[in-house]
Amino acid sequence: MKPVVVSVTGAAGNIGYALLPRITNGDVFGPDTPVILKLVEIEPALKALEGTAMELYDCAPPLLHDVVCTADLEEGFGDADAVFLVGARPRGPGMERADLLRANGPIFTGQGEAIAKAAKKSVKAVVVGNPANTNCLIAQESAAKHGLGPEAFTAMTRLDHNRATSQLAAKAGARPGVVNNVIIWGNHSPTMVPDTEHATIGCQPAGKVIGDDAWLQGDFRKTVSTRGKAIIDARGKSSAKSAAHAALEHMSLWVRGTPAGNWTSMAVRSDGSYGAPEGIVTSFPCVCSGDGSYEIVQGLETSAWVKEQQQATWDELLKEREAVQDLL
Ligand code: NAX
Repeated sequence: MKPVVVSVTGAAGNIGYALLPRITNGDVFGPDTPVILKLVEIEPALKALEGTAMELYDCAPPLLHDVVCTADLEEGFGDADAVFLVGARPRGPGMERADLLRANGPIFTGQGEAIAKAAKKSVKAVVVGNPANTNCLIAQESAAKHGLGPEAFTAMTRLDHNRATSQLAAKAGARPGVVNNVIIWGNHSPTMVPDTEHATIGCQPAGKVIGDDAWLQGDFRKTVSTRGKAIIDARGKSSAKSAAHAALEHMSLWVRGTPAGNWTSMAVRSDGSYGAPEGIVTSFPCVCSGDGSYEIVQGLETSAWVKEQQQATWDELLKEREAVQDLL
């Protein structure tokens, strides 16, 4: 079978370390598809990247066709079928979210352009690096100037979706595998809205099984939306295994399709569905057809409480867009 080309930026980092062996294990394109990995890093991290690639070789991954390590964007995205945009500057001491946006925005201008110029026209790129939604918007705008449409770029909220699924399961004393159709609306930030109003636990409505609206609107929401910080406080490092796992699921569902009757949460370009402002990148419930396309699930009823929370997270995304207007 012809190998697929998968590019990963920030490949020498925390998440990259957990992500690469699973890509070469077939977790995105399946167990029969060979993979050419193109690993993109900034110059100072190329030595560390070499070490990461050496370790990967030492796993003797049966699907690994070739590895390219580079700081050159067009080489790194050349002919790519799938791209994981993980690399970004971490938030330093005293940095506000707006400072992070200003620091990371230009990275995504360059990467959006290079992907449009060098990757396959059918490329799928998931933005993981934070602030993921607005970085994704920047990449979309930049790529559009070079002929690649915004549907090629989505941002990851699958980790938040998984966190919500697991918290519900734990509260119900059930396995995460029997929980379906939670929704994350909005931004990958503490304003995100984990919505359980359409979720099921073992085919029963989640709200009925849990029977505690105060918990769903209070502790549940807080735990999900601040989980990243709780992991850092406990582990001394940010989420890596769970972030890599979510990125793989996001891409695999996009490439191979969501199961019948199920959706996933993906941050995509808003078309105004559910009253979200058009032209921001915000998380919606989405279904993927398996031919590379996705659609926002339509027609779901939302309560007044969800609507109020949605407005707050969309307002934050509008402010983020305003802060990077000069890059769009
Ligand atoms: P690390 O700091 O361990 O690794 C980041 C890597 O990116 C480094 O190796 C660095 O050299 C590289 N890098 C920086 N600028 C680059 C550029 N312009 N081109 C290519 N590579 C570049 O961070 P890690 O823990 O791997 O996290 C990566 C990103 O994921 C961060 O922005 C983080 O905030 C974000 N996350 C997003 C999540 C989400 O749900 N959307 C959750 C997990 C994670 O926190």
